[in-house]
Formats: sequence, C-alpha cells, structure tokens
Amino acid sequence: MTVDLRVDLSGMHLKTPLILASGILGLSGRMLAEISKIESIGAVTTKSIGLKPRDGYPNPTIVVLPYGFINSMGLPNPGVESFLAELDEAGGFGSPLIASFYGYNIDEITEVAKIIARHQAVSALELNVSCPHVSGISEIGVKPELVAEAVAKVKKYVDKPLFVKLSPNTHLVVEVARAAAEAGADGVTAVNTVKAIAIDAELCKPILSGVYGGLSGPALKPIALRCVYEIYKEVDIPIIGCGGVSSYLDVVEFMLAGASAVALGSIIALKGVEVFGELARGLSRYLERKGIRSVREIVGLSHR
Ligand code: RRO
Repeated sequence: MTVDLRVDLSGMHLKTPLILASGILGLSGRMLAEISKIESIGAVTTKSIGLKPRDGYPNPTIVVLPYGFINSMGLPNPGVESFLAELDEAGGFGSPLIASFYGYNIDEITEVAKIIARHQAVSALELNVSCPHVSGISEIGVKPELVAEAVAKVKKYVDKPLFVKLSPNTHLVVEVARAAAEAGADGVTAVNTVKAIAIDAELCKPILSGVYGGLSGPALKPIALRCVYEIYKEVDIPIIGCGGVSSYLDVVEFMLAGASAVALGSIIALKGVEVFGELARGLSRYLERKGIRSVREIVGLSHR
C-alpha cells in the first residue's frame, strides 16, 4: 500500500508534515533554500527576523543536557532588509518558506510583517511572541489581548497565511490560541521553549551569559504535546506541533493530539537533516501497518 504524506496547511501544500523549526540552521537564506529541497521536508522556517540587526548574547549560549538543550541565543539576526537581500540571492526554494519574525510592540510587528510578506519567496509568516528570555518579546505572547491586537493589525496589511508561535510559559496557552484564531490568524505553532536556567556548581553562578534560556528537546515533548491536545480540543485552528520531536512516533503522537504538521528543532542539532528522511520513512511504515492511506486521517484522532 502506498501512503500519502501530503498535508494542506492553511493554504500551503506540503509534501510531508515535517517542517524545519525556526532557529535551526535557518539564519542564512542560501542554507535554507538548500534544506528546502530535501525530498522529505514539508516546509522550512527562518530564524526570527526583526526590524534591526541584533548580535544576540555572548557565549555561553547553549547548555547540553541528557534530555535536551537550554539555549539563550538572544535573537541574533541580520535585520529584515539584509535578510531579504539574502533571500534574493538564495535561488529557488523546494518547499514553502515560513518567515519567522518579531517586534517589540504592535507597530513594529506590523512593519516587519509588511516588509517580509512582500518577498515572493515567503509563503507564510510566523509571529514569534514567545521567546522566553528576551524581554519585550515574551511579555506579548502571554497576553491574549495583545496577541489578538497584533494579529488583527498584521492581517489588515498582509494576505499571506499568518501563524503565531505560542508560549508554553503560561497557563493561558488555549486562551492565547483562541485570541489569535478570533483575530484572524491562519494557524498556531505550539510551542516555543520553556523558560529555564542552568547553574554551574563550581563557579556558583548561572552558566548562560543571558542567565535564562529556553528548554527544548525530549524534556519539552510532553508539555508541547499537552498544549497541542488542549488547543485542538478548544480552538478551531490548524496547529504546527513543535517541541522535542525526536522519532517518527513523536510525529504520530503530535498529529494524533491535533497537529496538522510537526516542526523539528533540537533533533537536527544531534542528527543532522538526514533525520527528515528517517522520520518520513517511519511515518509511512506506521501508516501502512495501520492500514491508513493518508497522514491527514490521523490528525486529532486521539480525541475520539
Ligand atoms: O534566539 C533565541 O534565543 C530564541 C528564540 Br528567538 C526563541 O524564540 N526561542 C528560543 O528558545 N530561543
């Protein structure tokens, strides 16, 4: 039996439900374009881009744990104008490009969205209001009314699909998703990293230069899965599941919980982009074994 891995995500046609998450290998336009041509990739997401360039935090910016990473990159990015110049030189993309972006207030968010959306290579936008350790950003994503205002304003000017990347650092994740949906968002990405800290017992001080960081990888997975499950149950909006996906079974679980597609992050740092092929093959075998023809049939199936 041949199985169908294609999914439709808010108007985008994806060859598979597997997406490159924001912040992973996504800083250079040329690199993203190369990755987008990998056969088993459904879409690629850029690093979050702001109005002005940002250096990010000095090292150390990553702590490696047995169950994931804590990162505190601090939003390094070249700024929107330089990034668009990179996209001009990147050549064609083999799968849809989702541009992640941020701003420190609603006017700035709208300004960046307008500029990014004009680029023909950009298929959709993902508003990052949930970086857990950059002040001015994380505060927006935990307030449903601010997220609604930002989405409504961006949608006034931008007609490409708009996703909102949600924060797990709140008990309001469903309310924020609902606010985004009611304001006109085309989808949500659930979720960003969990605010975390690591302390050096010898030096008796925090390890990361930015002190706080975001926990990703296997430790995040059950939390992200719970967020996807709750949002699917309460809000009628397409969901990109994100958080600690490491195996094809994780992909299956996120889709059963309600995700239409799944973004991969930390696992790529460990296994490289070959992991997309490995997961797509595992997903196909799972569907064959279950006698399910299309991956679309398993979305939300655990809610029956
Ligand atoms: O750049 C970062 O430090 C970062 C961002 Br923008 C984000 O959204 N989530 C994260 O874990 N790190």
